[in-house]
Amino acid sequence: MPDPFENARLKRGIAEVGNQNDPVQLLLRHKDVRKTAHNYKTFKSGAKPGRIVVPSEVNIRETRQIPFELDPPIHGVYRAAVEPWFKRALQSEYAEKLKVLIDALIEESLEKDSLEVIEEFALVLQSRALTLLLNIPYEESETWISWGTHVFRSEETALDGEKAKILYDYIDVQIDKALKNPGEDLYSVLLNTEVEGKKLTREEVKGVMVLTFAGGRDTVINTVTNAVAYLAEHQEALKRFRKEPEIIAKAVEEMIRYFSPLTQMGRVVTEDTQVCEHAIKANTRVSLCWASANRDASVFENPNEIVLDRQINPHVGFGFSHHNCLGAHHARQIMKVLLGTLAEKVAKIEIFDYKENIEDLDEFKRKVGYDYLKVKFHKTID
Ligand code: EMZ
Repeated sequence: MPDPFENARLKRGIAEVGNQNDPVQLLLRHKDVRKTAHNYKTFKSGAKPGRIVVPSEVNIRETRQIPFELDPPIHGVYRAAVEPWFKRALQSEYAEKLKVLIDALIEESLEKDSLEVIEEFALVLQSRALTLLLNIPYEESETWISWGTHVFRSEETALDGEKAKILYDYIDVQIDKALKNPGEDLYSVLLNTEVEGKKLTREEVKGVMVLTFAGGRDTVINTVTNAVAYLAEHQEALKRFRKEPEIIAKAVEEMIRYFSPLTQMGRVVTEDTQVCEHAIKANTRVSLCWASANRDASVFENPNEIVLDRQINPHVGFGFSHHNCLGAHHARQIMKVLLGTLAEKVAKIEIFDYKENIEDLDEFKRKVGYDYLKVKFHKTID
């Protein structure tokens, strides 16, 4: 996966892209990205809902995503309230349940002569795994699978308000159900969560739920699909994971660095300022370009190569500082179990056909994954 930002990163460190009359200055260097992520006073997340996302979502939603679109100190209070739930992904029972689910999906896939990885594998895996994160019945994944890969995006338009409405209406119905019949699921838990002595409002619960659904969807789907494509092209990696399972955790970090499933995340500038000697005006947008920072050669040796056991890997693929990814534990667990199980059951992956998915950011065209990827999984002989 090529790095479209290299030249601009080396020459200027910053680049402007237009977006719905609200242009964004992309910060491209690892150092600037990390520094800016820390400085929440000058570079805020608590702007108009949707504005820190690139492309902007201000025209398709009003709900503030929580804790993502808040700033410290209140951000930390909400984050602390929801974080223990997301850390369940670290428990061994959680990993065991994921293993059962991934085993079954790989077994199913091995029986197919041709497998379209996005629709039949990555989307299915993401949706089934999400039932664990939400702690709801497995069957619910069928509904999410039927939505297709994009929640706020569709094939035709980058931002699809109609599609977003499906998710919003769905979440409303689920919140009503949990209000009537509280259980052990995330909706019920959130409806009972207190922040500063007050229960979360319905709108706040919705804000956490939308983030849980949207933030981990195309990102996880692309990571899974890119990993399958990589393993198809590097058969020796499967063999290596079989022999040295202890490197899998490192390989997961390295894939997150290299694939950078979320290209960037914006901030709104609160005062006239400067980043790497470029003036930035108040009330404009900058973005922390994780994908560029993750290929910064001043930090990563051989940045354009996947080094499966890379020793020092300060990547920002899950973001950085206060806002680092809440779903990262879940995502890492999925990827660890996936790589381990593929190594166990699959000898090689053959690619038949593919179409790359290229994100269009004006002068930068970035491969983020595939529109489709047709493969065959071949069994290991034991
Ligand atoms: C927002 C974002 C969060 C946004 C960590 O990223 O993910 C995007 O895919 C969504 O469109 O609304 O949730």
